[in-house]
Amino acid sequence: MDLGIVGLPLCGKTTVFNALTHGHAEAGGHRAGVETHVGVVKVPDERLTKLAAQFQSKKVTPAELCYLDLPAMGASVGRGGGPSSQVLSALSASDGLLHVVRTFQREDVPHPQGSIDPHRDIAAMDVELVLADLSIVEKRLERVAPVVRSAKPGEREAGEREMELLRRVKASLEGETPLRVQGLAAEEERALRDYALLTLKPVLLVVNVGEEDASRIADIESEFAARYAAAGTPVVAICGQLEMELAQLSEEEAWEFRQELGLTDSGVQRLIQRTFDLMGLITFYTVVGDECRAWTVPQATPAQLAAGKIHSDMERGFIRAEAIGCQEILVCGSLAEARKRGILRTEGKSYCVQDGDVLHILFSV
Ligand SMILES: Nc1nc2c(ncn2[C@@H]2O[C@H](COP(=O)(O)OP(=O)(O)OP(=O)(O)O)[C@@H](O)[C@H]2O)c(=O)[nH]1
Ligand SMILES: [Mg+2]
Repeated sequence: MDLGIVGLPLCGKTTVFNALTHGHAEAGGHRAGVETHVGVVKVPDERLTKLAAQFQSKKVTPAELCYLDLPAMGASVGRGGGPSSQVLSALSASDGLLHVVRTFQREDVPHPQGSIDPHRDIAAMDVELVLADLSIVEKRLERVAPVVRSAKPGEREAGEREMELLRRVKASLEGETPLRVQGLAAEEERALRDYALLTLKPVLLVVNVGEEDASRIADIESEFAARYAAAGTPVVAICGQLEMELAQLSEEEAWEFRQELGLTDSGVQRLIQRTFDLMGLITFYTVVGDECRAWTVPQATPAQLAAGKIHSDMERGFIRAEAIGCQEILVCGSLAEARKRGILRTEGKSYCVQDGDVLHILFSV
């Protein structure tokens, strides 16, 4: 699962990326504006820790999310406007976007527009993404039109339907409406999937708050959430700079530091949790040999597909899954005991895996 971090210049993208990945990518401006940083984040997971302790697992493998820190987008970048093709292709390949917006004040980091105005910046960034999509849609229309004109009757209908959809999408983009709020039908979204349009991707707004506002972070988050609820955009507010510094400390030190600052939780953990919510992800677990492992899949994933996440052979030769909720197995102590008590469920290939399931896949190839 790849998440692209986007935003206007100097809004704190690299800082947020470092906070998430415990990384040391150079903040303070992308050199030459072309560097992309890729970081894999191991998802903190209390249930996995408890399961591993219960099963005395030697190897504990958390679920992972991949974040990409990209050069800034926006005409103010000074590269003739619009994102580079490198940024565009990285964004197209992303499953979702984190849109970082700046509210922190710092005189030594002047805002390219000369003032701090997050709502102006959010609108400007939305326009950038809309323009990128408009260019994709216009190119596609140019390519499809002559093919449809010269197609035989009977073969023409599908092309005409595609053109009608593209024209409608184009009109919406020209009105600066992101496609995710256009209310497209599921089959229309499916038809557009191959174009990897940016404004169809789920977006999480990440409000990057200054240290001086650390104790007001919950209120700031609520204010933004209320304002962007109508657009269906979820929001998370974090102190990027503080979280980056905290990510370099031990857990105990970070906890003490947070309390001194009036922060009631880890902004990074909240950000990761919101990424899960944004992408509609759930976690299931396997305990095999001495390894206890967490896996992420989209909600409503059938057991056979989930098994394929572990190994393609398991998907191909899927027979059935034994399943039990994480809390239940913690009470029982082992799969064998759960089986004895008759609470280990037997599920078929179309069973929708539930968040927190511990699965044992039976397969034959
Ligand atoms: N005080 C404060 N400074 C921040 C915060 N976030 C970022 N900065 C500073 O702002 C500057 C830019 O931060 P970056 O993380 O490099 O921003 P960016 O969006 O990656 O910048 P580009 O990649 O050049 O567009 C750096 O000097 C950071 O230290 C914050 O939450 N508080
Ligand atoms: Mg950067």
